[in-house]
Formats: sequence, C-alpha cells, structure tokens
Amino acid sequence: MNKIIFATSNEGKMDEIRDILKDMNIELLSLKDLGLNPDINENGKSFEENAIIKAKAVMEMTGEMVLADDSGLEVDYLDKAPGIYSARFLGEDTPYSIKNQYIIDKLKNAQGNDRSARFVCVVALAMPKGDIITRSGIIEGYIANKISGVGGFGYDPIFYVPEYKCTTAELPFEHKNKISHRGIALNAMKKVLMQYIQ
Ligand code: ITT
Repeated sequence: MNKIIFATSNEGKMDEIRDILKDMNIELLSLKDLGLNPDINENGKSFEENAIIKAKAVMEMTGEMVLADDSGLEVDYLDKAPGIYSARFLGEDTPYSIKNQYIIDKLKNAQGNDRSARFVCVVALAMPKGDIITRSGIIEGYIANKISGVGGFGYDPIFYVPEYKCTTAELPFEHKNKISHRGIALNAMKKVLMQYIQ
C-alpha cells in the first residue's frame, strides 16, 4: 500500500483529511504519527506558496510522497484578512473564542452582503522525484452575527453558510467535509493521486 504523509500539525484539519481520504487505498500518516514536529517557515505570499513550502519541506525530510494543506478565512469587510495569516491572527495561541468574537465585533456595522467571507484551501502534493501539484477549493459564506456551534475547529463557529442556514460548526462532520474548501481541494487531489498510486 502506498504511504502518504500529510504535513500538518493541526489535529482539526487532520481529522477532516482522514475522513475525506478514507476511500483511498493509501496508508495516511500525520506528522504526529511519525513523531515529527518540524519548524517550517511559512513565508509564502499566498495559500499556494505556503502549501508548497510545507509539502516540499517534509518531502525533503522524509523522502516520501507528501501532501500539505494551507487554508484560511478571507473576510471581505476586513480586506480579506486574516487570509494566509488565519492561524497567526491575534497570536497563534489565542483561543478561537477570542479571535471569533473579535471578527464579529469588527463587523458590527456591516450588514447583508458586506459580511461576505470565504474559506480557501490549497492542497499541495510533493513527489520524491520533485514534481509538485496543487489543487484548491473555496466555500463562500458570511460572517455570522454570533458564535454558534461546537463542531469543526478554528473559525467554523462564525462561518455561516446560507444554503444550510447554519455555521460550519453546526454542520455534521461528514457534511462539512463534503462541501468545504478542504473537501473540494482534496477530492480534486484524489484524481491526481490515483495516477501515482498502485
Ligand atoms: P498546519 O500548517 O500545521 O497545517 P495551521 O493551522 O497552522 O496547521 P494553516 O497555516 O493552513 O494551518 O492555517 C489554517 C488556519 O485557517 C487554521 O488554523 C484556522 O484558523 C483557519 N481554517 C482553515 N480551515 C478551516 C476550517 O475548515 N474551519 C475553520 N477554520 C479554518
């Protein structure tokens, strides 16, 4: 069975990734599974650049096929912040209850379409021979008026999806994974992986 490493230290992401890729005939290993805690400088200027930086760094460290996900929340009213800085926004260790309330407070004068936002995900595949392939996914929505839901992670409790009239933190786990930025990007990446795995 082909071994693929997913270069993330975010457990919330990893749970979703395992669910989305569960029908693939691969041995999927996280950095935690390998006991790795690499200090990767995510100094790219886009989700794509950062996804490639992470995948390449771990591929060079292990010599294996490596996937990485760079993702984040773009809030139009905040000029697309926090964007690629979503994890570092207000400090890496600041609880999301504070980050989420901060965004809601910032948007207190924004109504209707002014509250538009999206989650973006770019997944990069780094092959030991040097090939790099990326796929991306986006889910459009709005910043909710209040924090709602306990599912997911990060900014899910403030990301309202009008089609389902709830936040992504209120959607059942598998449902979020079917429609999310990460689900879209990884489902596109599955087609690429099929060409590489036996
Ligand atoms: P790795 O780099 O180790 O994968 P990270 O959390 O630092 O973990 P990113 O740099 O890609 O990863 O930042 C992604 C951040 O964007 C994440 O920490 C959340 O704040 C936010 N985010 C991304 N996808 C999300 C989702 O599905 N639900 C909620 N928040 C999300």
